[in-house]
Amino acid sequence: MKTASLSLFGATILGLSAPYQAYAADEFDTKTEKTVIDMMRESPDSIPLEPRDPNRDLLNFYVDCENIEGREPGPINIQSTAGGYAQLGIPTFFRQPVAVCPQDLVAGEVDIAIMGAPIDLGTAQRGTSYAPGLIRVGEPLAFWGDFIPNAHPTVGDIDPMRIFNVVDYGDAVIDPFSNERSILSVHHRVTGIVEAGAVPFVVGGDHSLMYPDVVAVTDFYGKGKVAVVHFDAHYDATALAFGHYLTHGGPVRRLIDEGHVPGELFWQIGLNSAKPDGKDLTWMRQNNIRFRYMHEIDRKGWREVLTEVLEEVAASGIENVYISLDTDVLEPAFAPGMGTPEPGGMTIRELFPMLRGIAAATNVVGLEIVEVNPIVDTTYRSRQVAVRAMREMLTGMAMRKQGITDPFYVDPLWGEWDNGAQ
Ligand SMILES: [Mn+2]
Repeated sequence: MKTASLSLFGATILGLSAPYQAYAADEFDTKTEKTVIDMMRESPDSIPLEPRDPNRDLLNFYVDCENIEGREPGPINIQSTAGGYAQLGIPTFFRQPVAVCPQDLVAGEVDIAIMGAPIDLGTAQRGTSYAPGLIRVGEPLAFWGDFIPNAHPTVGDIDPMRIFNVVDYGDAVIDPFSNERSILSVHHRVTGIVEAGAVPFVVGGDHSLMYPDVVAVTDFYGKGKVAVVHFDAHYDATALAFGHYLTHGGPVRRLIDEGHVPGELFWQIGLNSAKPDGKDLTWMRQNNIRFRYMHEIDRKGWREVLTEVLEEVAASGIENVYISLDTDVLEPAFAPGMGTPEPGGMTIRELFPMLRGIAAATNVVGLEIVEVNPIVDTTYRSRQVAVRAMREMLTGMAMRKQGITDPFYVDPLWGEWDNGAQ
């Protein structure tokens, strides 16, 4: 096969090429022996794919990382200025440098690789595939680069972008016509991050991503060796949907049924929807899923719920934690651009400190933010909230790196005015 480079505009991308092959309609004979409809009668669950199409393999679309020519491996700063306000610069996650290949992650000693996974065929409400791109431009007020340091309004001068090596690891290649065909590609991309020694932070996309994301992490750390703290209005453990094992409503079921994460290592916070029903809840209790409905958070308050969850995680003996944030856990008044919004959800002032506290108090080995659907929000606030939620989790991880593991930590200087801090 001819190796074509991604040189549509006369420039290869960062000196690398992808083995995909471009061709025009008249270059490919697509006549089949049997008609497609006959093939579907024989195999009604799938529309057949052309076996001779070299571009059937999504992995061919990743740039070739085996033969890096023209540059040393490592993160690449693609900005033309040293820093600025958020509206300045080429959109990357938090304006961080770009990494293309696992070799870049290793060479750059990258701590956290943020990657997009723009899939939305796992949900009946399309649009979450636009979140990675729009989250990259979703933070209107923070500063980046060396321009002005960012402080956090509670924990003070802790800026995760200065404490960690954080990169934008681009997007997973997806087939926009098939969720089934995209999952392995996402798993491949996340696996590359984990094996390079970095923490993956996946920006979805819909929640079916949780399956390839978490499996990539448990493949590395071992089945039953990672606890999942899962913020969601929904329990996401539906057995099947029209025969589909994997939709945005079912990744938890797959992870538990297949033993990647046993039910007793699942903490679900913020449930608030018409499902689960009584039978589902019976199944959840039988599987020891630790769930917290919104009514429990209302009664106890977020501080007590967070304390309980952290005590339970510690008692499990599992050190490694994966955070799955489905932003529909939030009350849609704060973030209406969601895959499946549920009125009556959590407030931002409950969610943010819980995210930060969990990330500070546990060893986070993977994160995801899913179900943001910015194109159904006529304002920018859904993605603004999403970016801030990401920042809270990264801030918690940075606190821990600085030796601060108290989930309720307040920097004395940022504390109440009469607390004696000078
Ligand atoms: Mn979900």
